[in-house]
Amino acid sequence: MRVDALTMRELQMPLKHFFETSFGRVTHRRVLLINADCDGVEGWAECVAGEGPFFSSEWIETAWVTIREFLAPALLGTKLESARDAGKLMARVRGHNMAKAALENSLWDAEARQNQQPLWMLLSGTRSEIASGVSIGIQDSQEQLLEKIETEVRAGYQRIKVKVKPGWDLDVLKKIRERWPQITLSCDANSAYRPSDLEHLRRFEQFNLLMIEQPLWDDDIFYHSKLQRELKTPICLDESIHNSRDAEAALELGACRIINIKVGRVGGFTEAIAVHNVCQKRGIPVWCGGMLESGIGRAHNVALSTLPNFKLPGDVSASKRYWAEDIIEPEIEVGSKGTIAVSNEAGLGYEIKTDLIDKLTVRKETLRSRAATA
Ligand code: OSB
Ligand code: MG
Repeated sequence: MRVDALTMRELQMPLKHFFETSFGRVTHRRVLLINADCDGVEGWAECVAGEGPFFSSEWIETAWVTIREFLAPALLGTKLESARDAGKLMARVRGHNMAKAALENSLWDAEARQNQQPLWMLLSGTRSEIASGVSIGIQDSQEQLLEKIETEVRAGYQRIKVKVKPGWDLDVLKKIRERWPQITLSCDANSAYRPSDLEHLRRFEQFNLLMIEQPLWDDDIFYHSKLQRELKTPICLDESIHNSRDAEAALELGACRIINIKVGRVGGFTEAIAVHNVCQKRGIPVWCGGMLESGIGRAHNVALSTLPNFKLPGDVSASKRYWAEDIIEPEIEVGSKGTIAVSNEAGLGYEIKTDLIDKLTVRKETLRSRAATA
């Protein structure tokens, strides 16, 4: 397929409720969408970079500029055998995985549409439904958190994950376990602790957590391996894993027993599949992480989660948890058993609400190959 044009758009989307992690609170998402035109067939994807350089050094402004100046020019006008090969063309640019993923994934969607095939099949997925969990942010009060958990447990979600940080951890987990001794529960620290917190982290063990996600520095593997040796609770790495080599290193060192795969963090579906395969070979289960995506990123996450080693419920939950109105139709829904049915429509599997997207768009720029413009 030939990459004829790439359109970037920024949408301003208010969250229904703020989302707070150990690194801060967001109330609105600045959603960066890519729309690719390949031989007259379009493909859509979302750049999951945040509003500031807090989850990772990438954020929406670096993604926008890096796509415009370097990544889109590397793709435009080229003829690709498959979207699988897009990463090689962008490899000269170091880092900027979320920007790269948005471009690559738009080509995967276009390729699936060209084949008139669901994206999940193109990715070699094997499931017709995926297991869904929720991630619940830090709240203004413990009562508010318990109320939110009550809602999600009733909705049928298969795993509840809560955000933790020093001062919002042991007491909160204790209250949750007192009220729900049996639920599958995990926590995510987003790098809020240090190796010197070992004795404090040992006290998490009493709560029978499925995992502790990313307790230490975002760029660390080694100290997580020391910590994992001291804890019975599995560590799950999120921020630390940028590619399949990181996954190999983490597993070789024993730094975690579970890996969270975010397609944006690893630079696109090709690398996400590589991380999945490394883990599968070593018997390490993975799950699909979320970045407060709109329906487009969410649909891509559903497709990725159909791969066989996605053995744990992901942070892929219903559209209505985040948005008053999502930009895809139908919206992503979760059944009473906590599963999402996978669409059999071509491409990412949902209608794109272009009118709503136009209404939410605050800036837009179309990039074409020099040859096409000349
Ligand atoms: O660490 O998993 C994370 C949201 C923004 C940034 C980082 C993370 C998260 C979540 C939300 O936990 C998951 C979701 O999209 O529901
Ligand atoms: Mg995380």
